[in-house]
Amino acid sequence: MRTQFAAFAWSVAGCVGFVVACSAETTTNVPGRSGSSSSTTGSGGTTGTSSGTPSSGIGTTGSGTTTSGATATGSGGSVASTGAGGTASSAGGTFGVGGASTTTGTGGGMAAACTDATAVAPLIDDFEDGDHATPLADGKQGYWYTYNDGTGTQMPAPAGTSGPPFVPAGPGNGGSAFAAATTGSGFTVWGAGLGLSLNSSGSTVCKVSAATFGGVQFYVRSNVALRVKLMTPATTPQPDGECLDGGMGAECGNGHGSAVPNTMGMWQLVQVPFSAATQEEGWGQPAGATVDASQLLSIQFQLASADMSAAFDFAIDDLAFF
Ligand SMILES: [Ca+2]
Ligand SMILES: [Ca+2]
Repeated sequence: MRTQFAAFAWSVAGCVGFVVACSAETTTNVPGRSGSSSSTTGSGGTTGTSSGTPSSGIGTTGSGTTTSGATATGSGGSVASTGAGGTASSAGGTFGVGGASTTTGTGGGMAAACTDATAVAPLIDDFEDGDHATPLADGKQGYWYTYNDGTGTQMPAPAGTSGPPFVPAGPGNGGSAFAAATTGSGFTVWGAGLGLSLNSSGSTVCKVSAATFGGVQFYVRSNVALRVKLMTPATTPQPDGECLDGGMGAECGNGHGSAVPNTMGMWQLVQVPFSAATQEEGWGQPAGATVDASQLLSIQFQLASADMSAAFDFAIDDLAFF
């Protein structure tokens, strides 16, 4: 049964909002990002509260000071989410400029909307900063996460409601220090994967246009076959996307993409031209012959159907538009 659902995460912590068949979105409490290297002590804001509706978190932005004397805004922390159905939202503050911003862990975060962006720089992430966020560029920032169908084991585990954000691991491609890596086994419904939102803030996910580029490329090291999916509103469930699950044969989540080969544990470059990114046949809502590269929401690397239940060990590095 192809109830594979678009694993879509929209949060700082990599909230995995697609649990099996989209029927149970996970409420996520999003840890804030810490500021970069600390030289002075800043203080976090207050812990926010969520009334149970998305983006209703109320918190204050943490603050810190820099060694250069300029005031820097620290990154906020998580918004506590209580109540059924509540979705934590945390945008956090912005990093300080001109000095080391400092925050302490649990400042509150205001929900803040992202805005649609246009990709200018080719590089999406090489992981060398060692964190789960993609670099700030082109006015956008995204976040990495793991996701699965809930039946097996995966490391790092999806952040869920309280877990830590995804952390890159080493070594990476070409002698680099870090890549996004995940291992696991025992999945029986549709498997597991690794993905990133391209442009999100708190629980808000916005689009990125990469229409001026020809496609997506990355290095992959894997012991199983994978599939890369370029998710757009047409294939992403509401509220982040526009897809409404239509049941058997009309599911959301069949993102345009391409098969990724088992590289037998070696790093290998894969290029996916947008013109060659197509949906899988036999399931899911049709969403156009090829991907609409002007409306990208996320990119996902998922176990191929044939290897859904395999013991897997794969990593992605140097993800970029080309
Ligand atoms: Ca990063
Ligand atoms: Ca790397």
